[in-house]
Amino acid sequence: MTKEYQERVDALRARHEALLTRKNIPEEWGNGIYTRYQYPIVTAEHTPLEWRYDFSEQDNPYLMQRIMMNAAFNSGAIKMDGKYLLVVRVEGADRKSFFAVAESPNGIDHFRFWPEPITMPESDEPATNIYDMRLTRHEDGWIYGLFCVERHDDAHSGDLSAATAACGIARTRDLKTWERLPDLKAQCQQRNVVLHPEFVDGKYALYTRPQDGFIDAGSGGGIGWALIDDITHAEVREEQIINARHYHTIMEVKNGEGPHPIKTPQGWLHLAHGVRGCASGLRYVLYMYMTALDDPTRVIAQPGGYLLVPQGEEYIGDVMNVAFSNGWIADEDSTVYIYYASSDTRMHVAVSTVDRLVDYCLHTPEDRLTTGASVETIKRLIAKNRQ
Ligand code: M1P
Repeated sequence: MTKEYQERVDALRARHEALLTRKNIPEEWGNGIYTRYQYPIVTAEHTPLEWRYDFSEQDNPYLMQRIMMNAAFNSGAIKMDGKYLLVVRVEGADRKSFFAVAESPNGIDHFRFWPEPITMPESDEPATNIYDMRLTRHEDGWIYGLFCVERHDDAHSGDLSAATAACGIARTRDLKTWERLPDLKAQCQQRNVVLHPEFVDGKYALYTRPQDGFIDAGSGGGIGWALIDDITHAEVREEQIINARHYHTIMEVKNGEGPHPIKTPQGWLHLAHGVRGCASGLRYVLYMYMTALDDPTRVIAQPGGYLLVPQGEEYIGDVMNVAFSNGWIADEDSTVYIYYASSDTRMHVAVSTVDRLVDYCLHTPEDRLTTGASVETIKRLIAKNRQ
């Protein structure tokens, strides 16, 4: 290798290392519910240089990126052996998403990808694209990854953008070797399917999101719930809607469960996304709700409005105005790391605690669905503050 080429490689590596080891900085003024951080935690630029560059001077004299990465977003999360691990949805310049693990010692910075992406075995019907993994350490001892499997909709062969969404299921012990199980069988298309961590009535339990088409949640109604007899041949036989959508709310158009809920003494804490339409397109925000410990289908708290929306440059990206989460980690000390993606482009973290999130859920006024009711709610607070 020539001296000049070596110097360019060294400069590239130094720049990459500086990004990977950059300390994240908490934002000083927040909303009291969580703390946001100044820098994204994982971006396309965090992917290893070996995935993108051919470092042979002979074969790549211009030191070009031979494979470009477009985005690193919608990540599942889990803590394992003291490390904070994200199963990141990495998207190449060719628009194909794949899964890759990024590891951090503290959950807020120093995220570094494992050397190779995950090779996810195919099910009987190979997929065109896979994305948005929800990780669940289930009480059966396995770690499950449920994700969206996208295929061309051959019923509309003339339309190259026609697609179908199904739920892929795989399990692992170490996030390295994965056993692929058959895709979830359902009456309709499904995205944002999440495995509940415990058996319910001796069965596996899924949060579902029935949808009329690939994009359109339509008559699906909201976040569903289904009990599954056999996870190795999972089939939705009956589905009930447990978190419904409403007119003129943050989830008028669609909603979907985020990561699996966190168990607390007061109930199950849920994180989800809600979607509404506006003149500039769809707006995706995060919201929370709580369900009863003895019945995860019974909503016991539904704070009104959103928990978190894109802020500043988070608005900008491949799909603008999107906050999306499919991963969070509740630590041993009750710190909660909420991992969210902005605008289908990059990953961020917001940090809270179990107590704060429970307090938020139990004491934030509900959305009572009209302007009149909202004004009454505000005036009640003003009156209380005058006492
Ligand atoms: O582009 C925003 C999000 O759109 C989809 O979510 P939903 O099914 O709720 O509309 C998903 O494709 C998700 O990956 C994406 O972030």
